[in-house]
Amino acid sequence: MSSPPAIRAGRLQDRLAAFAAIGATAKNGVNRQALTAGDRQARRLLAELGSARGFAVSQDAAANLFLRREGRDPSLPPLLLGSHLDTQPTGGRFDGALGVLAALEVLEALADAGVETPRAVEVVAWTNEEGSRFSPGCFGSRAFAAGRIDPAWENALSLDGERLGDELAATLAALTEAAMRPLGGTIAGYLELHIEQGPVLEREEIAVGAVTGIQGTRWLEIAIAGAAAHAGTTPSSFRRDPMVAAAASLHDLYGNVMPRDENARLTVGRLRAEPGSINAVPERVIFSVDIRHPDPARLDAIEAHVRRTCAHAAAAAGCRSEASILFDMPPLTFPDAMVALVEDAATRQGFSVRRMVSGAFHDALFVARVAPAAMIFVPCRDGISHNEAEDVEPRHAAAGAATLLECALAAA
Ligand code: HGY
Ligand code: MN
Ligand code: MN
Repeated sequence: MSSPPAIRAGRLQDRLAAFAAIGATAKNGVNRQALTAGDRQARRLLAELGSARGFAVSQDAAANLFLRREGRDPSLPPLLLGSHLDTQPTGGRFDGALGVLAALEVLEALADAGVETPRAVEVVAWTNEEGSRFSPGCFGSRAFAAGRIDPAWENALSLDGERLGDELAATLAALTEAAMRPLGGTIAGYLELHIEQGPVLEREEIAVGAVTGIQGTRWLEIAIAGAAAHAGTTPSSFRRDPMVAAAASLHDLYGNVMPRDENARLTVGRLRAEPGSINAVPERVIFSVDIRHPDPARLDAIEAHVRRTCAHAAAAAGCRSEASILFDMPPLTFPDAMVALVEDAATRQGFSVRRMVSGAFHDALFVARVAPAAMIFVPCRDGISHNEAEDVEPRHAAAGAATLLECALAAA
């Protein structure tokens, strides 16, 4: 080994800029939703960058994309480093991409220094982490952990009427240079670098977060059915207006869930009226409810509150409410040895570090079901994410990548 492997901060910044250009929005954000042409373009660029360094490029049936750098013993299960390339519709330049590109930077640093690791190290870009275009999220990492794709997932429809299975097939076909590999398989461990997507590290001026766990997430869809009617001729007493029930429900939920429990999170991010005509009382109103909590019992209690509130408001408006669960991820705690791996690596690199829970879900949640996993957080400006203004200082991106490299050397 000539000189010890080192991250090249400039190369990482160039890569972040190149990927941010794929799906760039006018407000300096990124709209590169799962399994779109933009996602395929980003996957192709990642494959090209990996091929250029001699890393083997492969993909599995869930379109998870892998770059493999061989180690001394090919029979040993690989160490996996990665995150996701898909973004929110008004996403940022770092959510997901930082973790994938820092993982690539680690592989290149090992190659630059001629380091031979005992086992192979692989970069992975998981398919459809966000779950925004196709619900639910973490499609690729769930399929990897389960070793199968649930057919129900393939029938998910996007708001523009596309079917996930069809977009998946087109995405796989678009990357002809990637060898197909079986779904799942044994890995030695998984490391994911990600922006915190919250304000804590920046506020406390700490460079690295050693993530101890991920809070629980549950996505509900509430459909309230009433009776379509003429907007002009129908007096209130003759209406069975689902929008009245939806408005009463949201007023109650926003007034009683988060204000009464500082660890609770409740978000209605999507609401639509059918048929959606200006001058017709809607027949149905459908809305999403994203609830989060570190305590699974509280998650259940909040779900029960949501169901009860919507059913009561619907009945009061002469309507009917139905609730279905789109996504359900119980809270997870990472193995303490993996959290310590991150803490020790950051400390060896001279970075300040603190333990913390993730408010956002991540692919590591599912990969942790099949291998020891750890997450590394870095600060993002004002804790902003899922917003085009998302921003990360280059020194923080470099510190996160250096910590990832240090962890990989210790874990490989
Ligand atoms: O929604 C989440 O928690 C993740 O950032 N997609
Ligand atoms: Mn993410
Ligand atoms: Mn996200």
